[in-house]
Amino acid sequence: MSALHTKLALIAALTLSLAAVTPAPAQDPGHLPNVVILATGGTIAGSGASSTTTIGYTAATVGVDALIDAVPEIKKVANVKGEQIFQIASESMTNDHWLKLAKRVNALLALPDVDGIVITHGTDTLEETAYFLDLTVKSNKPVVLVGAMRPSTAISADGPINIYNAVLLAGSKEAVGRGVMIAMNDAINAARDVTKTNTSLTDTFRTPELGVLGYMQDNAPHFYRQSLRKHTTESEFDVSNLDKLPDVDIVYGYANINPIALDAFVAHGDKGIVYAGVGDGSLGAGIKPNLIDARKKGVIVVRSSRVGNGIVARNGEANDDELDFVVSDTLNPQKARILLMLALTNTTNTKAIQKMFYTY
Ligand code: DAS
Repeated sequence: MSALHTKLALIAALTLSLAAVTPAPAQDPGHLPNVVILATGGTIAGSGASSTTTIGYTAATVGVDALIDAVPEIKKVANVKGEQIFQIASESMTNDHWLKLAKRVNALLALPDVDGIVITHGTDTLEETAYFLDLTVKSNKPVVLVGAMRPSTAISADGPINIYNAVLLAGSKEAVGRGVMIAMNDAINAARDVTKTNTSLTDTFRTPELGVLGYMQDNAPHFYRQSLRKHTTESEFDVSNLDKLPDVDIVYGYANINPIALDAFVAHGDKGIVYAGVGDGSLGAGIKPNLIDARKKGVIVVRSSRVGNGIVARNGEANDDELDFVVSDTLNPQKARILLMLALTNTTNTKAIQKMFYTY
């Protein structure tokens, strides 16, 4: 290569590298959206013994201010404030945590100077918290949940870029009115349909058949579809005066099932049971009589499926009309439990509850 070509190549390389480090132009803070980050814990706030520790780390150790400070670019796209509402690994999330979180989110979104909320969260129950909020947030302002699959101390931790994208999304006008969303791994998913599909990969959150809502790319959301089900401001559920949710538990279906767990839940006084049936919510001979008995004792029974995709059809694998059971439609068992708990705060009428499963 001639000396001139070498020089030109060097100038080109230097120009590209300068462009890469040139910070985005700082905007007038008065024109940036105001986003509150509520931190609850999880891997995104986790720390490991070394930069190569990606399992066996400790979740929920890094505080919200440190999470924000680790991504200075956030302050160029939004005015952010952080609140440490909990500091737990999300496998320990409870109904009480959900009620406190929903009340805090609604209080913040009622403030005129709050444009959106990001909730940093463990990934294990992130989809459940997201759906609970999808049904209980009383605002059309964006609420975005975000987590990470690698702790903050790991090489190529995914938390920082996930938080950056979540703040961008929560502060964007395009996100208004779309319900609660999850922004991770550059994808935008709906709270109702997203689920964790892999124990360790960074692209674990997927909506297997119905698909993503869109993508985060080049510092902006790009939407391609939206959920057709009701959420947030269209939801009939109000938790503002609730201090407890009804006991609803899930019974997992499998060959040679032992009904003892179901019987114990009923004896405990559960108000509802979600049966994660095999196939299309099928009821094997080992569990069907016990579910019928539970219904006779006033427990609301929802037939769901362990399969993870597809419709659990009413009067398909069981005569729901005759048994007075409810079907979960396409909600997975853990989300069907959430909708059933909220439904039971309003009614025990199975026709009304079935309508809710076709509405949300
Ligand atoms: N234990 C997991 C949790 O807190 C860690 C994570 O993936 O965030 O959900």
